[in-house]
Amino acid sequence: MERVGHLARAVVSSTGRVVVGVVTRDGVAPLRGPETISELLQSGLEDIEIEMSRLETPIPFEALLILPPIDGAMEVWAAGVTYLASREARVEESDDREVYRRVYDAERPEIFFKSPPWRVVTDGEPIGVRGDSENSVPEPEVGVVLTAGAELFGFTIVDDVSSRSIEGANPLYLPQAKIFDGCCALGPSIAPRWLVPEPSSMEIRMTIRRGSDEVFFGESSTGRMKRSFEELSRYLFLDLVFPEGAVLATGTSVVPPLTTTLVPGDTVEIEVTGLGRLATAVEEATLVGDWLSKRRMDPRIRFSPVRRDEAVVGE
Ligand code: DO4
Ligand code: MG
Repeated sequence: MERVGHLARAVVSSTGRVVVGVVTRDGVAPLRGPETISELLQSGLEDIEIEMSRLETPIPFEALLILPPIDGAMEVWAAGVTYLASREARVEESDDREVYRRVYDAERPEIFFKSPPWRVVTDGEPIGVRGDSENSVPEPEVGVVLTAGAELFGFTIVDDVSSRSIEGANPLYLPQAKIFDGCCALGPSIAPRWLVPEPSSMEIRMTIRRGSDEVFFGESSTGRMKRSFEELSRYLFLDLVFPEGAVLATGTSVVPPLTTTLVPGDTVEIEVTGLGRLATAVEEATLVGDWLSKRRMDPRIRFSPVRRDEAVVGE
């Protein structure tokens, strides 16, 4: 299995116990030491590798629901315009073209806040589209997972779901274009760096489907990135502490044409070599938000929308 040796987070369906462990052929083997990813990321790389070898007996996959591999006081941040394809897409969607051209060439990269852990979704869960966005897209990216000491521990898939129309109207709307319910999906596990021999040539593929139609397919490689993972991570940690670690999405280079927008009912599948697969269904952001609020209380609650237009009023 492709993800053997990765770090994953899951909830035991029968008891509600949340475990953090290493993916094996049969299930997830909980760590004997740290009980959360944020606790593990407070250590240095050598100690993390030791903790990931001290394991309990695996819990079978059938007994578990996989959760997003992020918790505690971790944060998701994202870098932008790190690939030529992204720079060209922003120039196409915006009247304020110079800001994108300038940041692509500047020494300081664009970095923005994306999500706290509780808002993050993972494989098999929904992503959201804003009701006030005319053009919404998934952005498949490689995320670096950083320790509290700013060491690069590993990699995961990130979908930086975005509104191109809101950002295109004015770059100052960026937080609204980037942060809303269902805006951030992470892959189902974290590949430790010792399992990723060639981080600078990972293949990234994305397919958007509507019913049985493929409405978009695109692919790229981290080899096309203008900046290095280390450079982006260094900027993130400048005068900003992450006492329990962070995930930094490193930008997209797979951009659907402006004529393609996500609509509820679509599915998005992202694959990255060595990191696995992230498949999500598109829903209205408000429905995803209602579910995320409930899942904070019990991680076993699955997404099952009650659409507002289906609600029975005044019995
Ligand atoms: O400037 C907007 C953000 C671009 C972005 O998210 C990306 O390049 O991935
Ligand atoms: Mg992005």
